[in-house]
Amino acid sequence: MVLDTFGDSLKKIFSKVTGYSLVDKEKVEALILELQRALIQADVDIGLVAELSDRIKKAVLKRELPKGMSMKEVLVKNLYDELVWFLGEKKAVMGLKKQKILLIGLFGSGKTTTAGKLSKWFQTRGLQPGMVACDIHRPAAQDQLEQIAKRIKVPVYRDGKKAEDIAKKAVKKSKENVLIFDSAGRDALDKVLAKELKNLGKVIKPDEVFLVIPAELGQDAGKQASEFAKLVGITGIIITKMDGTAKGGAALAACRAAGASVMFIGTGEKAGDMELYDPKRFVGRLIGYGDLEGLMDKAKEVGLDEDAAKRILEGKFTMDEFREQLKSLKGMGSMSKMFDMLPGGSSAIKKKLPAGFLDDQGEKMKKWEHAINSMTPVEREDPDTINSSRVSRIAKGSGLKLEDVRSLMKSYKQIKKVLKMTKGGKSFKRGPFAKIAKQLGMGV
Ligand SMILES: Nc1nc2c(ncn2[C@@H]2O[C@H](COP(=O)(O)OP(=O)(O)OP(=O)(O)O)[C@@H](O)[C@H]2O)c(=O)[nH]1
Ligand SMILES: [Mg+2]
Repeated sequence: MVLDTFGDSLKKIFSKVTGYSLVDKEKVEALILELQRALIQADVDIGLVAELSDRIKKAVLKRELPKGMSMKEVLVKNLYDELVWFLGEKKAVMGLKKQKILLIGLFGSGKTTTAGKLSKWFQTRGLQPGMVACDIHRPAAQDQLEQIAKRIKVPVYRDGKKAEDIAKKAVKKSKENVLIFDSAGRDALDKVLAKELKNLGKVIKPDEVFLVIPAELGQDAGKQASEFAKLVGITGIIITKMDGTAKGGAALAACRAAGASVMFIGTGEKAGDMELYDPKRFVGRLIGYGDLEGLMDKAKEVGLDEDAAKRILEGKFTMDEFREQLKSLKGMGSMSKMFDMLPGGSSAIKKKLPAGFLDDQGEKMKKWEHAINSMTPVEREDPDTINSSRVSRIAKGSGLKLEDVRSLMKSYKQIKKVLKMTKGGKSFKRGPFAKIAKQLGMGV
């Protein structure tokens, strides 16, 4: 998933603690050293690493243990609490109201893509977004925005020659309740850009000014956030491209330290690949506790009701339901992202799936849908009845190769097995961290 190597180191640290029969000062110190190494490797600023280490040490090595908790439990709880604090502390809140949002940032940070993602985010929450193409510097910028807008069926305003004129006309003409303004990037924040953005701000009078920063900037994200805050004024940060780097944690920590609040994180190129930032959930996923709440939110976004989502996660589904899910999952982004939210994290689950299962989703899923369409109702209800002669009949009926149908059968069985094993987090409820998770209020 996002930040795989960083997450893997943190998972190792947490699972090490479960293995301890006794925790003493030496063990705590060794563990903190390990955490420091992981953080520095992930490009976290050294001063911040020292600060976090101190906080953990102070919290864990306090003289008195809270009632009913062992040192081990205190250690896990504090590691988790302090990581949440470190990566942002508070959950972002985005009002679902009439508003104007200006997106700013340097070249290629993801502003235009994010304008589309934000539109979709508001759209799935019942608002009517419109986008305003204020990037007049790059020749193809307005067309890029139009293309994105077409896919999600959102209007684009681009009348005018100067960015301010375009913005002014859009504010006057639009009837949508959320207006998202895309602006031009630069390779550095200089006086010219600052002045241009300020002028644009005067015309728009935005409710929110979000600075878009790519995660690969790591600790430098903090510097950029401070500079923009000082010269232009911002109300929040959107960190993009969390899917492509192990430095996202460093960027989040640096923004928190700079006093800027991260509102959204972008995890891919598609319009649905963005989520409101919640450090608790984020840390939960990083350390492999899963994010069932996030999963349910995603399911709702694609119109899956909670019961259906739960049944799927518990591995209880017929071929008919599997087909429905294949359709919905296309909307949920890749299945791989869904697995990131399950307890145990993605790597454990992915290892148990047939090779290549998560690649090339679109094509394969279309084939599988055809194959399921060629099954009889009895076969769909009880796929165990599908023997090899039925496999060849289904292949013929759907015009697919035998191996396509076999791969469907294998994947169906395998995914059912894997999901039954994780039971949508239920296995975790009984696992070694159950008590701690309850104390943490992690809702699994
Ligand atoms: N993997 C990944 N790619 C992203 C994400 N957000 C944006 N991108 C990609 O990053 C590239 C740049 O994105 P744009 O949205 O054009 O960036 P911009 O800030 O508008 O760029 P300029 O207008 O040139 O300043 C595009 O190829 C996007 O598809 C993300 O969250 N994950
Ligand atoms: Mg752009």
